[in-house]
Amino acid sequence: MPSRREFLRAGGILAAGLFIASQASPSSAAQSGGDSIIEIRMKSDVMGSHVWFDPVGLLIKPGQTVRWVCVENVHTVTAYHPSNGNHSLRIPEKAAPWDSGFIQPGGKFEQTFTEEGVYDYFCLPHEGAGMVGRIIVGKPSGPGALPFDYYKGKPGTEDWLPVPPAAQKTFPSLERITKERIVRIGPPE
Ligand SMILES: [Cu+2]
Repeated sequence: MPSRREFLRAGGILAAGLFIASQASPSSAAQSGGDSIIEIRMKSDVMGSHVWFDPVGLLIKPGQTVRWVCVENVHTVTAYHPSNGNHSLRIPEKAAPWDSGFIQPGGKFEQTFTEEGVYDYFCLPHEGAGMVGRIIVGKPSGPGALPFDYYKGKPGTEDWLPVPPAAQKTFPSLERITKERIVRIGPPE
């Protein structure tokens, strides 16, 4: 039989574990493979010249929910989809597009992902500055797994906007996200 002290200690560890789960930092949630909500922070330096999603790349399971939290500046979470201002399609064909609208500091936006595949998204005011993110749900597949210009020459895509060069550079590779599960970028040195 465990002593009373050991018993209390085990309870303390359990309580600490529950606390971590409820706080759901991206690393603890994704690495434990749990189904808790995963948080992505929307960041900016003081001048607003550097803006980014943290983490920028995530691997999650079908059915998991991601919550974006605006920390600094004003941002959106907008799917690469023709219904969002003629952006090229870079989410699974069966998935519904989303656009959070502008989110102020302290504001949040949540999205639950059920379809497997790659989801590329951008921040409307900062896409040209390279503020984009990538989520892989299950295994990488769909339009988001294809090269950025995959649609060129296909009928009906004439109006689609190309992904800006700075944004193309920001997306972590599918291989890296699959391997690391969480990919972070910080402010420039
Ligand atoms: Cu932004």
